[in-house]
Amino acid sequence: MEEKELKKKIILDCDPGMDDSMAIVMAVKSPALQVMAITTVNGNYPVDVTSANAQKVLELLGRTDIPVARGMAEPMFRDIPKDPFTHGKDGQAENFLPNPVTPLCEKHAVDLIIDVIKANPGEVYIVSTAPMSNIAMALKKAPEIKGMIAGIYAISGMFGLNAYAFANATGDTPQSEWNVYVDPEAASIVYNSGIDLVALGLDVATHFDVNLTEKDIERLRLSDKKEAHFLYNAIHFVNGRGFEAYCTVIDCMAVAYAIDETIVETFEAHVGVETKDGLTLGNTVVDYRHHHVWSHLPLVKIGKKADYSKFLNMLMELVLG
Ligand SMILES: [Ca+2]
Repeated sequence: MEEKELKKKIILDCDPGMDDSMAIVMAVKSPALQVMAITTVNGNYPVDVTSANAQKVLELLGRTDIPVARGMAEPMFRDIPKDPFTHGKDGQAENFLPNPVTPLCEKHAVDLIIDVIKANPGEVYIVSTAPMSNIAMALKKAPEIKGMIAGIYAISGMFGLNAYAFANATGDTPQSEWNVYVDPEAASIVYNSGIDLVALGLDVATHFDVNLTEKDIERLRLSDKKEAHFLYNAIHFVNGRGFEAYCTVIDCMAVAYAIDETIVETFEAHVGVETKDGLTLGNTVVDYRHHHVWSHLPLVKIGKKADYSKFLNMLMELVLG
């Protein structure tokens, strides 16, 4: 009981997705975190699939005590866009885990977020690895929770800090990141909410140095842990489609940051989310200017540089441990 008190409480809002699945593995297995709930949303796949996939991972880990609540089936105001990147027929890199037998939480994800935050005011961080539809709806439905959320750690946006941010853009406009692109209005609500937001963009989450070594991959293959084989298979799945291993662990960076904030160096800047259709829909526009900065845009903590070897060590330790 006492040990639990020291753990950082999180809600993981996700859309599994192979990398969300690995983010769940890291969060659930980390002794530093207490996962209060997993909430699912439309994103990489429809919400029925992302919900079942979250349950499948918890069943694989033997942690069905953690509630999974199904959330928003579509973005707040927009149609569901088609993901240009595939996570395979099952949304989990074709690992084809067994269908879940545990029931979903009876509450809607938006209500579960509100209830967990209200029951633990000031203590719960939201780790967001998906479009922000659930979080934005929770803020609309119960604005009083704004001051009760300890912070949000999100895989969100791209900030032009290096070439990876642009070259690995995941949205369906040239410079957008998928989570923001899918529901830009939701992202805008969350960015403008006044809640402490750490946005880990593609600049750090899809950096080339995130790639696992051949030796790491061999350790996954030889492990007796199912979650290690899941990651091993996912790496082969993406490699077979011309993508690199980093694709399998993008969302893990937000969980790693929740576990140890020294993993990513951040800086504060004013950021706006583009919600108008066209070339830049879903872009996270940073005002880097020394003069005439648009200070009315919200201040966000942006991931600048990660300690990639520390990240990979943490990932491997949690997956294999
Ligand atoms: Ca995701």
